[in-house]
Amino acid sequence: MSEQEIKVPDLGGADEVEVIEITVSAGESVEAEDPILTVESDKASVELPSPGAGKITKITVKVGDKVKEGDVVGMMEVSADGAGSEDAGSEEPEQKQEAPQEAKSEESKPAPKKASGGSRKETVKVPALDGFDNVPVIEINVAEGDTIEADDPLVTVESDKATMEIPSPYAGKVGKILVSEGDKLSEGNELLEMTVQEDGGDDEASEAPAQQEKPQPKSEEKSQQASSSVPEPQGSTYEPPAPGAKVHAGPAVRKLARELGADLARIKGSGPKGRIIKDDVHAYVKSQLKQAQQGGGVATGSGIPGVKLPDFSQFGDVKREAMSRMMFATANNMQRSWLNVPHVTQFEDADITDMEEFRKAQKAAGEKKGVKMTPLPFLLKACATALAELPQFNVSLDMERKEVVRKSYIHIGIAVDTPHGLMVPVIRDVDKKGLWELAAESAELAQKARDKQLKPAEMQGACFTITSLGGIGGTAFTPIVNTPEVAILGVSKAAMKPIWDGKEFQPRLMLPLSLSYDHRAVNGADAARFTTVLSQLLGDIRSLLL
Ligand code: CAO
Repeated sequence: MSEQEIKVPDLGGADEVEVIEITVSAGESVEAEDPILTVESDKASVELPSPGAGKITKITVKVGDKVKEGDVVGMMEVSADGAGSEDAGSEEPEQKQEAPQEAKSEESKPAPKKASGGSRKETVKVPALDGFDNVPVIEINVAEGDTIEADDPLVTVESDKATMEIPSPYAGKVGKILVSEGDKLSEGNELLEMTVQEDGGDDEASEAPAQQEKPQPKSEEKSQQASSSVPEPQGSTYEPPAPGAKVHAGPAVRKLARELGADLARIKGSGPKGRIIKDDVHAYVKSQLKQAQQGGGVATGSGIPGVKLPDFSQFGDVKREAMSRMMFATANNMQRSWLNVPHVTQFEDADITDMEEFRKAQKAAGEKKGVKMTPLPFLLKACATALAELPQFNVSLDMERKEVVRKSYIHIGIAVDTPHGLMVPVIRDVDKKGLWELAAESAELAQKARDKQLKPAEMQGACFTITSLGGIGGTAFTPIVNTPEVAILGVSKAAMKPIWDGKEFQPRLMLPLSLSYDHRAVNGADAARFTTVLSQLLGDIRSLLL
């Protein structure tokens, strides 16, 4: 045993860094490379590893202290066979893989480095990802040495809603690729290095790009990967991060959270500046387990036995094929909604005889405008009016925080049947738009959905969904609520029916409506009110103007 100082190693260019977590205490035995403490610069969190195996005798710094390369942070007794050596303390600190994720996103734009011969080096970073964070790389579209044009796709990332390509902001030659497939990317992460040709040597060319193109969802031709676009998965496919959350946690804490399957965004940090420490992760996991045991947590459907499959081949020939990503995501969303939401469906028939007469009278006008007026815009308008009248339908439930989220906007999703599966584009501010505008927008979004051209933002933010099978057939159905919305309107095929007017039966065109709702948020009386309002509005469309 010999006593040895534990020194701050080379910090990779950082000058002074702050101690943000001390991972060991005096008397503790450690192995070589075990983290002693975590320091943080304005760019990265780094764990300082133990220079050898042995016993910590003293830690001479505390959380909040500023240290620099060569400073002594503690002492340890190194075992004779330990890996400790005099210069071990100056080894490169272990910068775990996950650290750069956080670090890079906070990094400032690097100054372009000039290379010789009319070219310069650039480091390409991930642009804004339309609200997404931590999206995995599923494909790297370029190789080192490739010559590419500006806007050529560099990598493809995929969230649970969409596949996006990140385009190159420059024309030039691809240098070192800094990410691998499976890496999770957020805005600001470094992607790759490029040698960019200086064209004409004007200053503009040597500036960082004014604005890197936003990543585009992949078109069908470009990708065999089904871009997954399914009923609005907010809240049901992912848990919303805690309000205002930017996660602050060191690499060891991130690793622990990953191992335990804990979402750091949902954990309140008790360290300095709200930093999440290991104890916070343990406490969170413990509380979640306790809640689940007591049945007090958010229902997840866990504990329900899975469906056991027989050997189908004993009954005849079978062929197995992989589910597309979209099918898998849709299946998961449906199951999650079905298991989490106590569903009830309210039925109603709306008399649309007059509405249809009016709609058909618009045919010539529609041809002039190049827009087809179907029943859908009337349904959108009627639902927007009903949502405004009965705002308890325009909410989401946050069961974890025991809060009702009330929305003061009216965005409505429309379920679109496409060859690659169900997609739900969203029409924004339906209450502020006219019938023609809604007809044009719904047709355009439905076409984009069929062409797999919807952008992630075009599938987000719905308060309510309409799923119309009226063009196909059926008398009624029970749609599944598109969580975290609390209601969905199913529309079946209108049919002529004999309706008693008090004196005699009249032939009237009746539209079957099926309103499924989340019975936690909406009570039965309100559901009956909602369908009654809809039926009145559709029965006399003049009232849509009021
Ligand atoms: N009753 C009778 N006819 C109807 C109708 C109804 N409820 N709704 C539409 N129609 C008619 C239209 O008027 C049109 O007829 P004409 O050509 O004679 O005018 C025809 O059916 C086709 O309409 P459409 O489907 O092109 O247009 P739309 O605006 O009604 O619907 C859209 C658009 C995107 C909702 C639809 O194309 C679609 O994809 N529907 C399926 C949605 C789905 O799969 N939902 C299931 C989700 S749950 O698994």
